[in-house]
Amino acid sequence: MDKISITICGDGGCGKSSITLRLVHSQWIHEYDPTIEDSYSVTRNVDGLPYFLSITDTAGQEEYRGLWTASTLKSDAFLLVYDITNPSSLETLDYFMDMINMEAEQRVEDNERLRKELGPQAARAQIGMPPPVKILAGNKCDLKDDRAVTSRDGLEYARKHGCGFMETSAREMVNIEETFSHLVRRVVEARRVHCQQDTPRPPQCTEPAHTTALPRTSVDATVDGRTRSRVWRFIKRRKTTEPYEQVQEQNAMARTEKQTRKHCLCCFR
Ligand SMILES: Nc1nc2c(ncn2[C@@H]2O[C@H](COP(=O)(O)OP(=O)(O)OP(=O)(O)O)[C@@H](O)[C@H]2O)c(=O)[nH]1
Ligand SMILES: [Mg+2]
Repeated sequence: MDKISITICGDGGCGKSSITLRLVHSQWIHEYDPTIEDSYSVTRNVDGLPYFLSITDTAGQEEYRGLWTASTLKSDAFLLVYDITNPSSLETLDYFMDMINMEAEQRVEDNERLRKELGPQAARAQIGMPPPVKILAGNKCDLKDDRAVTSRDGLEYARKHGCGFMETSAREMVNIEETFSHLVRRVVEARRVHCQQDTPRPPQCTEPAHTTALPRTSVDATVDGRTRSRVWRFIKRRKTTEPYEQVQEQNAMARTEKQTRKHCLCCFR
């Protein structure tokens, strides 16, 4: 069974433990008990395959925030949570994002060094780690009257930082399973792309082979090769000369608004 490590991070009180407990124990706890660090494991089937999820629920309170262990930073994926009723919880994510982006750069460097060290053998081995997957979750979306961060702002933030995006409610159990399934698919895809990078490509291959394996149901704000190629096809079809970024934004926003109208609980899939 494939193992996937996930770190959940974000400001104190945004609902990280509540999301985790919903997923792991189907449990809802109304009281707020700040976390220092807790670990959980759970198995889930995604697209017919079982995965062992090893989850680290981290501290959001400022005094404990820096206490991440090295293994926490080596996670396959990060779920970055904010509270839609508290705009500063979205700003707090900059701190975690910087840390994760530094880790991503470190992985690129480590992979490059390993590739050099292994020389020709590198072509036959899977080397190092793929970049960490990042998913942004706007939690407490059940508190509609207290909403202070719009879905559009959440999506914008996700897009800017190369994350997938969901709005969740641990209390009402909205998009909890979906968020983790989305995360698993993104990790599987990242591993696949990472493997392909280590394998010499056939000369006729001009477009990334992974474009067809896109999870059709997700709105990915990420600007990786996969999304790009989909948008480029869109541009070609419309025979438009609008810049790539502009078309991508229009495309994502149109879908977001359509989904928002359809489901008041804002599931961007
Ligand atoms: N209405 C509503 N309340 C929520 C939701 N998720 C969490 N809460 C409440 O928000 C408070 C904080 O939730 P926690 O899950 O403990 O927050 P946390 O992010 O783990 O906080 P730290 O461990 O300090 O980082 C609790 O009182 C929860 O009941 C949600 O989806 N909707
Ligand atoms: Mg907690």
